[in-house]
Amino acid sequence: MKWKKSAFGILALGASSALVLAGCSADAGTDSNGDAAAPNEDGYSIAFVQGVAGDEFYITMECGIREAAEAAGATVTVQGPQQFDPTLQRPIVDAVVASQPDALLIAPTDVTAMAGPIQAAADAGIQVVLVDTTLEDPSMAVSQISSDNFGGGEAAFAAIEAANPEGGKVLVVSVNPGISTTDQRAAGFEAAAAENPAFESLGVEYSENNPALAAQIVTAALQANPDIVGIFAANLFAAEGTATGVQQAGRDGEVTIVGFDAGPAQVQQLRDGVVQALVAQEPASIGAQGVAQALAALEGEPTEEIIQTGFTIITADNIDGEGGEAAYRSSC
Ligand code: T6T
Repeated sequence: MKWKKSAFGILALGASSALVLAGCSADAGTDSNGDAAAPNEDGYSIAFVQGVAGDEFYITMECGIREAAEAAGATVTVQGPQQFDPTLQRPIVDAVVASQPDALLIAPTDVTAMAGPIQAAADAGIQVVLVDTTLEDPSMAVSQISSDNFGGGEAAFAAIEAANPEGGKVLVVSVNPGISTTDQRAAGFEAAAAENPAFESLGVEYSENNPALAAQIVTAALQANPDIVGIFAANLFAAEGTATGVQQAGRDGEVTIVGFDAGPAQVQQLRDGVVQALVAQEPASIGAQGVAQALAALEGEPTEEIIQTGFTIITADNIDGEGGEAAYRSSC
């Protein structure tokens, strides 16, 4: 099933998560010391700051960024904190600002805590594009590009509802409060659940981007509420841990699990029948469109304030076709 929300914006770089990409990790460019509005002889310099390093969602986004930048003759640096944590992301942004790239593509780890350092980047003349997550006040950014996160949460509930037509208790395992994407996913799920009186939501629990904590949350929840029929895990690490927790409780196949994202381990859990559906985003497209927006801003061309990308629901029925193509990469 392919859910496509309207995708506006400059698509000159023709990004697709299905593109075959080359040379993604070995050729990081150097930062420019030149004027922010004019490329130096190496082209424009783009810094990408991930929400967290080693996350296949951001790795796949990096692939899209590198491919688009290479096509445009721009150089790219990529960095991310070891945890999804604004206290760790902030010094990375400060160092990036000091290195004076032409553009910053960033996934802020908190809607308020990252506002200061990102504003400092904009104040230094760096063109800022928010990719994936956003801020409470994103006015310093030339563009914000992300999935339809609220709609993805609604779709996750629809999948649990379809598998459990008689209703029952449902739980959301999210990351941390204050992350725009996962908060919106949880809100979309809760709003959809509230519309069907056959379902009772047990609310949202936070797993701090830690699969082991997500597993603990889920085993405890299943002990307290053995009649839970479905769990929505709002990102890759919450989903990996949720599946582990359901397995540890010996309830796999009985409790419907719908996870956001589509990392390789998640896809395996789906193939193993532990997870019933995955909401795959289009991270390579988000990254490539981020590059297009940054370059447009640098060239003085119009930019799109908000770009929304689609998602694919992966199930056992489409994993060997369209679903499999939407899965994320662990390297470029
Ligand atoms: O779900 C993605 C991303 O969209 C979210 O903002 C944070 O978590 C992920 O990176 C997956 O781990």
